[in-house]
Amino acid sequence: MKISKLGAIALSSAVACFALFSQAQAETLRLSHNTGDTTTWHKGAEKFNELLTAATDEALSVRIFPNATLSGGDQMKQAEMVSRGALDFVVTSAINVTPLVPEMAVFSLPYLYSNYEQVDATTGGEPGKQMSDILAAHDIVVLAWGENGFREVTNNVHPIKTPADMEGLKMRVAGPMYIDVMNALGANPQQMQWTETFTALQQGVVDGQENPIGAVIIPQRVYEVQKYLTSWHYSYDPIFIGVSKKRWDSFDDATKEKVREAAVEAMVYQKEITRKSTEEGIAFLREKGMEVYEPSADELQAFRDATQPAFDTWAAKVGADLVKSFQETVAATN
Ligand code: X2X
Repeated sequence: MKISKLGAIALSSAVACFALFSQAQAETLRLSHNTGDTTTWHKGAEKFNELLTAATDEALSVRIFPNATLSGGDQMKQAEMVSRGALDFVVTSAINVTPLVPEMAVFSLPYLYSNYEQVDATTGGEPGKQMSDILAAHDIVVLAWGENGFREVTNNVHPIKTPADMEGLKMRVAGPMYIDVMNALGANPQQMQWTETFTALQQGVVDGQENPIGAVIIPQRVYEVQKYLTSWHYSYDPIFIGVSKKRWDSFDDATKEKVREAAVEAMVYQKEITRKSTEEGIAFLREKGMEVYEPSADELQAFRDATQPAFDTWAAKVGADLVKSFQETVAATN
């Protein structure tokens, strides 16, 4: 009787230990992003999960929540939630972080970049490190930079060839800097969640929007509700995989390395598929019935001149030193 009681205690504590052990062994963390599950953001997040699960022998994995559902549909709120440890991981783009960290607007200053080489020189160089340090001060650890891309304008009213063509267009924008850019162009901007934009375009609540071709316009089928696209490359938007400092600090050094490596590799993949889809994208969009206008260098200069006031306003908000750091790296790259 005594022995079997002891045995039962031993057995039940062994079961409890095992349960605890396996719980510690397999932890599922939450990753939020604010686009649909067909985008290259989502594919990058899936790749991260795949690599992390494999690298940790399934001890760590992430569950991906698209469309900003974990922040109640608010795409700007994700950064703040990661910052206070209410979310583990986030995949989001720079512009969504600007309400919390205004310096993040530096990437998207109108016509800061002319090509991918310049982008890569900044995200892979000193400016990218400076931005990671700024985000770290907000308890967001940047693991790797990926790509939303150069944002192109679409609408349903007419082709956009000159700044004057923007006059009076009702434009959906994602964040505060783009309000100023659209105002500089004489358009009527309106800030709206991305998840509400497709319906707003469909119902004519707004005439147009702006987003990158490969990462968003194609996978989210914007061509079904928009007739005209102009590849004006007016603003670049990076994405990143970030983790809350709270979660990051809970990892030992070996785990940190695995998490970072998985993120870096996932974002290399994400950038690759985004650029490929963007490259093939204009032909695809024409096939789908969109009328695409590709401005000449002179025409681009007219948009650059017209958006200069918004550049200046936001360069001041970002801070002269940070803007200079980006501009110097851009100027040193062709
Ligand atoms: O909301 C947008 O336009 C999107 C998806 O590109 C961003 O998250 C900034």
